[in-house]
Amino acid sequence: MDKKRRGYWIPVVTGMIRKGDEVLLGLRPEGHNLAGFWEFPGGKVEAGEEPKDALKRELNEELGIEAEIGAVRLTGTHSYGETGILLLFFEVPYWKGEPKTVHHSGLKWVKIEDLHKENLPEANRKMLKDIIYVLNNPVKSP
Ligand code: DGT
Repeated sequence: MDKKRRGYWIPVVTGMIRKGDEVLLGLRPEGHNLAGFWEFPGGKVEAGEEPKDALKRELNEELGIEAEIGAVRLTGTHSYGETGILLLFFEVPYWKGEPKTVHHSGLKWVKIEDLHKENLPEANRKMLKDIIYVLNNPVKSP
């Protein structure tokens, strides 16, 4: 394997924020790649940052909430040609505050059974069965 390819996979952390049988999605804003797609709130892990800390920061910056980050429930990869993302899906068992559209163009609570109808990034769509399974089976402890 070519060592120069190290660093290709960018870690991206996302939160599974549930309310009953619904999950929170955010509309990626204009000016960002994948604008118009509905994502699980989160973003890239910065250099030297712990993934859980990165998600706590992103959820605070993007939604204005103070979240407790639980266990990683799912991982996936997706290649965008020049780079690839390593997606980590975390439980978000508790949070303080009501999510606000600080960063996204919109937020919505979607029934887990209706997720397939949403305009999701291909990175998520291709693992949607696993995402739905995990959403339907929350765990409380890390
Ligand atoms: P920045 O500072 O503009 O690079 O943005 P960050 O750090 O807020 O990160 P972001 O959200 O632009 O990067 C996440 C990448 O992962 C982006 O290429 C979209 C992709 N992605 C695919 N599925 C998801 C998802 O469910 N949630 C998030 N947040 N990103 C996803």
